[in-house]
Amino acid sequence: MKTISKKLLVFGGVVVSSATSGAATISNGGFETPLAGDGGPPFSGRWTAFAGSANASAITSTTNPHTGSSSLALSIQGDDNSFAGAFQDLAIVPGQSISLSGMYSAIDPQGVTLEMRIEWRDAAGNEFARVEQNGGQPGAVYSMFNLESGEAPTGAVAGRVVFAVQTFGGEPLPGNTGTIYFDDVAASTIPEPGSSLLALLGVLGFAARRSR
Ligand SMILES: [Ca+2]
Repeated sequence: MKTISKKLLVFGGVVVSSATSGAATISNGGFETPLAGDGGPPFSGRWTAFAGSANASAITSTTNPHTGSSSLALSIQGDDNSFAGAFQDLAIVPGQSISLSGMYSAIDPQGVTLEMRIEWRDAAGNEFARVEQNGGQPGAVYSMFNLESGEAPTGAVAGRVVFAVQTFGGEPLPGNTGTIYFDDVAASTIPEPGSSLLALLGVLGFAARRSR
Protein backbone atom coordinates (compact mmCIF):
# COMPACT_ATOMS: atom_id res chain seq x y z
CA MET A 1 0.00 0.00 0.00
CA LYS A 2 2.90 2.38 0.60
CA THR A 3 3.89 2.12 -3.05
CA ILE A 4 0.38 2.83 -4.22
CA SER A 5 0.12 5.83 -1.90
CA LYS A 6 3.25 7.36 -3.40
CA LYS A 7 1.94 6.80 -6.93
CA LEU A 8 -1.31 8.47 -5.95
CA LEU A 9 0.59 11.50 -4.72
CA VAL A 10 2.65 11.75 -7.89
CA PHE A 11 -0.34 11.24 -10.19
CA GLY A 12 -2.38 13.67 -8.12
CA GLY A 13 0.29 16.34 -8.38
CA VAL A 14 0.52 16.05 -12.16
CA VAL A 15 -3.21 16.08 -12.73
CA VAL A 16 -3.91 18.94 -10.33
CA SER A 17 -1.27 21.08 -12.05
CA SER A 18 -2.95 20.54 -15.44
CA ALA A 19 -6.37 21.17 -13.92
CA THR A 20 -5.33 24.57 -12.63
CA SER A 21 -4.50 25.69 -16.18
CA GLY A 22 -8.25 25.71 -16.84
CA ALA A 23 -10.38 24.68 -19.78
CA ALA A 24 -9.61 26.35 -23.08
CA THR A 25 -12.19 28.84 -24.26
CA ILE A 26 -12.42 31.16 -27.23
CA SER A 27 -11.98 34.85 -26.46
CA ASN A 28 -14.07 37.40 -28.35
CA GLY A 29 -16.17 34.62 -29.93
CA GLY A 30 -18.83 37.22 -30.71
CA PHE A 31 -16.35 39.44 -32.58
CA GLU A 32 -17.56 42.50 -30.72
CA THR A 33 -14.03 43.88 -30.29
CA PRO A 34 -11.41 44.39 -33.04
CA LEU A 35 -8.96 41.69 -34.08
CA ALA A 36 -5.22 41.93 -33.54
CA GLY A 37 -3.08 42.56 -36.59
CA ASP A 38 -0.60 39.92 -37.72
CA GLY A 39 2.17 41.35 -35.54
CA GLY A 40 3.25 38.28 -33.62
CA PRO A 41 2.28 36.64 -30.33
CA PRO A 42 0.37 36.26 -28.13
CA PHE A 43 -1.87 34.07 -30.28
CA SER A 44 -4.11 32.95 -27.43
CA GLY A 45 -6.76 35.07 -25.76
CA ARG A 46 -7.46 37.06 -28.93
CA TRP A 47 -7.98 36.68 -32.66
CA THR A 48 -5.13 37.50 -35.03
CA ALA A 49 -6.07 38.59 -38.55
CA PHE A 50 -4.13 37.86 -41.73
CA ALA A 51 -4.62 38.73 -45.40
CA GLY A 52 -2.77 37.77 -48.58
CA SER A 53 -3.32 40.92 -50.65
CA ALA A 54 -4.63 44.48 -50.54
CA ASN A 55 -8.05 43.29 -51.77
CA ALA A 56 -8.39 40.66 -49.04
CA SER A 57 -9.34 41.47 -45.45
CA ALA A 58 -10.26 39.95 -42.10
CA ILE A 59 -12.06 42.46 -39.88
CA THR A 60 -14.92 42.85 -37.44
CA SER A 61 -17.85 44.27 -39.41
CA THR A 62 -21.23 45.73 -38.47
CA THR A 63 -22.69 44.77 -41.87
CA ASN A 64 -24.07 41.34 -40.96
CA PRO A 65 -23.94 40.42 -37.24
CA HIS A 66 -25.70 37.31 -35.95
CA THR A 67 -25.82 38.66 -32.40
CA GLY A 68 -24.50 41.86 -30.91
CA SER A 69 -23.36 44.60 -33.26
CA SER A 70 -20.60 42.94 -35.27
CA SER A 71 -19.23 39.71 -36.71
CA LEU A 72 -16.04 38.48 -38.34
CA ALA A 73 -15.99 39.34 -42.05
CA LEU A 74 -13.52 37.48 -44.27
CA SER A 75 -13.54 39.15 -47.65
CA ILE A 76 -11.82 38.95 -51.02
CA GLN A 77 -12.77 41.46 -53.70
CA GLY A 78 -11.82 40.48 -57.24
CA ASP A 79 -8.47 38.91 -56.49
CA ASP A 80 -7.13 35.63 -57.87
CA ASN A 81 -5.03 33.40 -55.65
CA SER A 82 -5.55 35.35 -52.46
CA PHE A 83 -6.61 34.56 -48.91
CA ALA A 84 -7.72 36.12 -45.64
CA GLY A 85 -8.49 34.75 -42.22
CA ALA A 86 -8.28 34.89 -38.47
CA PHE A 87 -6.91 32.45 -35.90
CA GLN A 88 -6.68 31.88 -32.15
CA ASP A 89 -4.74 29.32 -30.10
CA LEU A 90 -6.39 27.19 -27.41
CA ALA A 91 -4.29 25.50 -24.73
CA ILE A 92 -4.58 21.73 -24.89
CA VAL A 93 -3.00 18.59 -23.51
CA PRO A 94 -2.54 15.42 -25.58
CA GLY A 95 -5.61 13.21 -25.46
CA GLN A 96 -8.03 16.09 -25.13
CA SER A 97 -10.10 17.13 -28.10
CA ILE A 98 -11.60 20.45 -29.16
CA SER A 99 -15.25 20.82 -30.00
CA LEU A 100 -15.69 23.97 -32.06
CA SER A 101 -18.99 25.51 -33.07
CA GLY A 102 -20.40 28.80 -34.26
CA MET A 103 -22.61 30.54 -36.77
CA TYR A 104 -21.66 31.45 -40.32
CA SER A 105 -23.16 32.95 -43.45
CA ALA A 106 -22.03 34.23 -46.83
CA ILE A 107 -23.16 36.94 -49.17
CA ASP A 108 -22.96 35.55 -52.71
CA PRO A 109 -19.40 34.23 -52.66
CA GLN A 110 -18.21 34.02 -56.29
CA GLY A 111 -15.26 31.67 -56.28
CA VAL A 112 -14.45 32.47 -52.65
CA THR A 113 -14.10 29.22 -50.75
CA LEU A 114 -14.06 28.63 -47.02
CA GLU A 115 -11.62 26.60 -44.97
CA MET A 116 -11.95 25.85 -41.27
CA ARG A 117 -9.23 23.97 -39.46
CA ILE A 118 -7.58 23.21 -36.15
CA GLU A 119 -3.80 23.06 -36.31
CA TRP A 120 -1.89 21.11 -33.68
CA ARG A 121 1.03 23.19 -32.46
CA ASP A 122 4.01 22.04 -30.40
CA ALA A 123 5.78 23.90 -27.57
CA ALA A 124 7.89 25.79 -30.12
CA GLY A 125 4.73 27.04 -31.84
CA ASN A 126 5.20 24.91 -34.96
CA GLU A 127 2.27 23.17 -36.67
CA PHE A 128 2.83 19.42 -37.04
CA ALA A 129 -0.69 18.18 -37.86
CA ARG A 130 -4.12 19.57 -38.67
CA VAL A 131 -7.80 18.72 -38.88
CA GLU A 132 -9.58 20.42 -41.78
CA GLN A 133 -13.11 20.93 -42.89
CA ASN A 134 -13.24 21.94 -46.53
CA GLY A 135 -15.91 22.41 -49.13
CA GLY A 136 -18.98 23.32 -47.13
CA GLN A 137 -20.28 26.79 -47.89
CA PRO A 138 -22.77 28.66 -45.73
CA GLY A 139 -25.87 30.26 -47.23
CA ALA A 140 -27.09 33.83 -46.97
CA VAL A 141 -28.89 33.04 -43.71
CA TYR A 142 -26.77 32.24 -40.68
CA SER A 143 -26.49 28.52 -39.90
CA MET A 144 -24.51 26.53 -37.36
CA PHE A 145 -21.23 24.75 -38.01
CA ASN A 146 -19.32 22.22 -35.92
CA LEU A 147 -15.77 20.96 -36.12
CA GLU A 148 -14.56 18.15 -33.89
CA SER A 149 -10.78 17.91 -33.66
CA GLY A 150 -10.37 14.36 -32.42
CA GLU A 151 -7.74 13.70 -29.76
CA ALA A 152 -4.77 16.04 -29.66
CA PRO A 153 -1.65 14.06 -30.61
CA THR A 154 1.43 13.64 -28.44
CA GLY A 155 3.44 16.85 -28.35
CA ALA A 156 0.49 19.19 -28.83
CA VAL A 157 0.29 22.14 -26.44
CA ALA A 158 -2.16 24.23 -28.48
CA GLY A 159 -4.90 23.82 -31.03
CA ARG A 160 -4.98 26.76 -33.41
CA VAL A 161 -8.51 27.52 -34.61
CA VAL A 162 -8.32 28.99 -38.13
CA PHE A 163 -11.10 30.46 -40.26
CA ALA A 164 -9.97 31.40 -43.76
CA VAL A 165 -11.25 32.20 -47.23
CA GLN A 166 -9.29 31.77 -50.43
CA THR A 167 -9.52 32.24 -54.17
CA PHE A 168 -7.80 30.53 -57.06
CA GLY A 169 -7.01 31.65 -60.60
CA GLY A 170 -9.17 31.74 -63.69
CA GLU A 171 -12.46 33.03 -62.37
CA PRO A 172 -14.02 35.48 -64.87
CA LEU A 173 -15.24 38.74 -63.36
CA PRO A 174 -17.18 39.27 -61.15
CA GLY A 175 -15.58 36.09 -59.83
CA ASN A 176 -13.32 35.70 -56.83
CA THR A 177 -15.40 38.18 -54.89
CA GLY A 178 -17.34 37.62 -51.72
CA THR A 179 -17.53 37.79 -47.94
CA ILE A 180 -18.07 35.02 -45.41
CA TYR A 181 -19.19 35.97 -41.90
CA PHE A 182 -18.61 34.22 -38.55
CA ASP A 183 -20.25 34.96 -35.22
CA ASP A 184 -20.89 33.40 -31.81
CA VAL A 185 -17.93 31.03 -32.00
CA ALA A 186 -17.43 28.76 -29.00
CA ALA A 187 -15.04 25.97 -28.18
CA SER A 188 -14.70 23.46 -25.39
CA THR A 189 -11.96 21.00 -24.57
CA ILE A 190 -13.09 17.43 -23.92
CA PRO A 191 -12.67 16.04 -21.38
CA GLU A 192 -12.35 19.18 -19.33
CA PRO A 193 -9.41 19.09 -16.92
CA GLY A 194 -11.72 18.96 -13.91
CA SER A 195 -13.65 15.96 -15.19
CA SER A 196 -10.46 14.13 -16.23
CA LEU A 197 -9.15 14.63 -12.68
CA LEU A 198 -12.30 13.09 -11.25
CA ALA A 199 -12.14 10.21 -13.75
CA LEU A 200 -8.50 9.50 -12.95
CA LEU A 201 -9.09 9.61 -9.21
CA GLY A 202 -11.95 7.18 -9.73
CA VAL A 203 -9.70 4.78 -11.65
CA LEU A 204 -6.94 5.04 -9.04
CA GLY A 205 -9.40 4.45 -6.25
CA PHE A 206 -10.67 1.35 -8.02
CA ALA A 207 -7.07 0.13 -8.50
CA ALA A 208 -6.29 0.75 -4.84
CA ARG A 209 -9.33 -1.24 -3.76
CA ARG A 210 -8.40 -4.13 -6.06
CA SER A 211 -4.88 -4.28 -4.64
CA ARG A 212 -6.06 -4.76 -1.07
CA1 LIG B 1 -21.38 39.35 -32.71
